[in-house]
Amino acid sequence: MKKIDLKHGSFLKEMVATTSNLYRLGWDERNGGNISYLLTEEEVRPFLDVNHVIRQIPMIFDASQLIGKYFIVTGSGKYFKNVADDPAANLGVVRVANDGKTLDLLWGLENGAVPTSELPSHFMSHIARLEVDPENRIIMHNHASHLLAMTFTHDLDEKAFTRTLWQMCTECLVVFPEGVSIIPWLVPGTNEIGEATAAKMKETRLVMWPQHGVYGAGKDMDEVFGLIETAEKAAQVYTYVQAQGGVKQTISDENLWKLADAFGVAPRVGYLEEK
Ligand code: 2HA
Ligand code: ZN
Repeated sequence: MKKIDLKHGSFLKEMVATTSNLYRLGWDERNGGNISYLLTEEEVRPFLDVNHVIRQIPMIFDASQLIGKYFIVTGSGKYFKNVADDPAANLGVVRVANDGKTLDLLWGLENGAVPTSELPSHFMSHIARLEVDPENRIIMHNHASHLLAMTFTHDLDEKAFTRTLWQMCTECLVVFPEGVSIIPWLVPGTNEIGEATAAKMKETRLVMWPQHGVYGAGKDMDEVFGLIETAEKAAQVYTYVQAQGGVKQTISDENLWKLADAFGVAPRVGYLEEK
């Protein structure tokens, strides 16, 4: 059966639009940032012969829980700036092979490119999120500027960090009622940082990497982008507030409870003073 050109695929268009947006926001300088997007075989089949493996790519960790699953991923060392001009050189469609330790390349990653160096953190996070949310499809990492800056100036206590973000914009509690997690500083690209990130992903869709950036998870591109965007906006407001001389008044816990009730969300237990 004749295949449709992948450039018409909605998941490819989403990857191009999102990487371009992220570049313009200044959160993905040079080769900073990476995205992995879980696809169904039905989504891939109109465009690609799933039996035609272009090459196999070894992985440094065991992804047995993802065997047979398809992803579109950003490439290692690739610049988000360049994705729109040449998607096939900068992105790839891969499937986790039956040994759980190899990827079948089905499209893209031209000229010997390989998936993002943060693949351990991405795949371990997908596994963790799927355990708590079977609809989760996207893991996104970027260097959101104000969130990153906050990891230098704010306490890295998860409750304190979350409360500050909740207080900076009324929307935040509604968008991420489970709060934000924080891992220790770790070397990027390693299994160790992948394991630490994934452990936190079981509880929150946002995980801070101090002095580096942020990880987000979601069911679709709008959810994950909106999540990071909302936290980043709160961090930006925090930056202005600090520059203006600090907090004089903020949203009380009583009002945060009213907000949670009005929007039907459950704030992370213990993060607000009891009613
Ligand atoms: O891919 O952002 O964390 C470049 C990075 C590594
Ligand atoms: Zn990074």
